[in-house]
Amino acid sequence: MEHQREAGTYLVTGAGGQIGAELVPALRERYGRDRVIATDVQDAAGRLGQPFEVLDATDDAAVERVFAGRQVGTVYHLAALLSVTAERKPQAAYAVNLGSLVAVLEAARRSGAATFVPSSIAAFGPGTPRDGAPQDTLQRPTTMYGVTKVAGELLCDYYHRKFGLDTRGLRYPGLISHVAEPGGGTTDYAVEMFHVALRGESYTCYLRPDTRIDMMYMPDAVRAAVELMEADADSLRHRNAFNISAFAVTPAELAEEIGRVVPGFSVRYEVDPARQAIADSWPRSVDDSAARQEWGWKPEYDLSATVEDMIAQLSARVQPVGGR
Ligand code: VAH
Repeated sequence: MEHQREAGTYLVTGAGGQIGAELVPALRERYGRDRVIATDVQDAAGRLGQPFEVLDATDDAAVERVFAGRQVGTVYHLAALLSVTAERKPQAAYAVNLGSLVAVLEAARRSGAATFVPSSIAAFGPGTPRDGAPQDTLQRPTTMYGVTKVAGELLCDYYHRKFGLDTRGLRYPGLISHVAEPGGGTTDYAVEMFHVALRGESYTCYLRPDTRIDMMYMPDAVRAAVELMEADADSLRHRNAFNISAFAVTPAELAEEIGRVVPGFSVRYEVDPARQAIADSWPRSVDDSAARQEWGWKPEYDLSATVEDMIAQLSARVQPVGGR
């Protein structure tokens, strides 16, 4: 399988989303553009560049065709509906998140492709220790997104044990990125704040100011996925999925840190009970010692480094309303 992965191509599903927008360029930089095929259910070729294919990851025949046609050696399966969308459309979220996962796992089983599937801190529920949630602990999420993430973790471990498939995953925290707008996530506020602040406007936050959630800057999240997939398989005691963390932050703390760089930035709070309930069901932080011990995980961006780079990157693109 190792040889197959080195010789094969890299397939990314859901590449047009928040993670894919930065993972695809990073993979092309590392392995060569022509070896990294970006796919998405919508045509994102303009944003992601070639090679690109439109692919509905829930269509198992189409997934099989792409795997066979492209000699896939490694797949990063990102296609999914996030927590807020999943609560609004739970049946669709089940169909997309798990239907696409089974289609990809089956194609990967037949081709021997190594398989990366992101999980989330949403895979934990109210019964999980809320601070420093352990790697191995109770997982009874109360959201459909969380249900699909736990089921996904169990399916990936099953395909490894039963079929010898090289499946690996990460329980991502909230992700902050300047490249792609997030969509449908409970943690989207952490990206929206930057755009609103740079437009010179005041932000209305839908979570309570003291809602603490683990977050990570996207460059760290992308590097973690690549480092995990390149790790020596013999060093992995866990596979699906590793807790990883960078910093835990509240909306009030994030607003204060942004305000240090964008003077006058202000936030008011209008709590959305539905999104607050999702956030309150998650741990406030996780213990990522297993990832550090088994494959050398170490974040490079803390809160202030994240804010500094986000502002630097976005300032060139986001102008105050009415010009400077
Ligand atoms: C969401 N960004 O908000 C995702 C993530 C931990 C949060 O899974 O749904």
